[in-house]
Amino acid sequence: MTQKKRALITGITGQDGSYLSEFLLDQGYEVHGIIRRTSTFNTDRIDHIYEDPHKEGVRLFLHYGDLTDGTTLRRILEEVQPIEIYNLGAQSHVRVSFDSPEYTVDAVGVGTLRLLEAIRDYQRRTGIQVRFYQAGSSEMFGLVQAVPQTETTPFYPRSPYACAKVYAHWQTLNYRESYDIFACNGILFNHESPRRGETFVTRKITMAVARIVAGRQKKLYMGNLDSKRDWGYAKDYVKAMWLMLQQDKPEDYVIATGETHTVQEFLEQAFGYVNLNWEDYVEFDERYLRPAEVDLLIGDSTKAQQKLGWKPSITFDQLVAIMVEADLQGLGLTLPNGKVAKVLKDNAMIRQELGAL
Ligand code: NDP
Ligand code: GDR
Repeated sequence: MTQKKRALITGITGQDGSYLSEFLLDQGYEVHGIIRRTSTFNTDRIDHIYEDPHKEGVRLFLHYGDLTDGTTLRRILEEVQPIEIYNLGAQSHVRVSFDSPEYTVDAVGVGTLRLLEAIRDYQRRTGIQVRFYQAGSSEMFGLVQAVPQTETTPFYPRSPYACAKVYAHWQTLNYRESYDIFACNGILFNHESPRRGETFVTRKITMAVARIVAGRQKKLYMGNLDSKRDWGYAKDYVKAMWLMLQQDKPEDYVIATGETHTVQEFLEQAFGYVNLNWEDYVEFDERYLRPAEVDLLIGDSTKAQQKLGWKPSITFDQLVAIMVEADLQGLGLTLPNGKVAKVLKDNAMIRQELGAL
């Protein structure tokens, strides 16, 4: 019997969950997402694709659940009967994981185990072969062992978050080998977009740039500017997740651009985009330092390029431009002719033209 193309996503309200949902809907899937109950709505990133479930032909459905609640995960699996499961749910902020280590490990590490256990039983009971994607992270490489990092570079995690991701990585691999589950680990390097959470460094910077241009912010407080990251574009990266699950064999893949930049370079590029000098605005605040830092990430995605036919489509400069422009537009800083602030030479002129002051 052929199964309906039905996918289940944990973390559907996050950056990646929203892009992956769009991508899967475009591919003809029925998409089910797990959301957490919150006192205010947290579905901003998927509101544009959500439809009243009472309507005919709706293909996006949301279910309340949590990775810390195994009973509910099992029930949702039984109800939805997915053929693909993407485990993107996580307390995903590295700095915050030092403040809330127990919760982070519960959701990220044990949460993955709960899901794998649910899949193991579900698969055995129904005979439905599930394909499982685990959202692994370049943070697992941590303290530099070798660069560029590949699928075989040893892990040396440097935060509660990264330790939990390493645990989830090995559990995923073990369930693949022990129970014949089609389970893949993606080892994704940092990927960003206009939908990136506002407390991650790239979005924090691009939002500050827009707010400074609009005259709504004067200073930007930052932590370590020397760390180097391999930053890609989130839309490219969710496609790689799907590609992994379409192969004949389940394997693990590094997804990265192969280019690295310091946080300072991101600042230079983002402020430079609106002809500002970042040094005039940025100040140091030790609050944003981590007890242990990951200094250098640069990934080698040769395996994904060869086996999945995947490659990044957006360069570092383009990524910064996309994000700055989106945040400028978000504040209404768009010219009447539809052009964004980029075309203007002078910041004062931007403010004057846009009436932002
Ligand atoms: P986000 O932080 O944007 O989204 C995380 C999602 O997980 C949100 O939907 C959040 O829900 C949900 N979530 C948080 N805690 C729980 C929980 N206890 N149970 C169920 N769901 C929960 O992350 P991204 O979209 O950026 O990343 C997606 C995944 O990929 C994460 O696992 C992340 O760790 C991993 N990753 C991300 C990279 C990146 O550069 N973006 C790189 C490598 C890995 P809510 O909206 O309610 O908070
Ligand atoms: P990261 O992303 O820790 O790499 O994890 P983040 O953007 O938080 O930090 C990147 C680097 O910037 C430095 N930094 C600051 N970071 C933040 N958030 N705020 C600041 O003010 C600041 N100043 C300097 C950090 O020290 C760090 O070196 C992201 C998350 O999405 C993870 O979930 C994911 O697994 C990894 O990327 C790959």
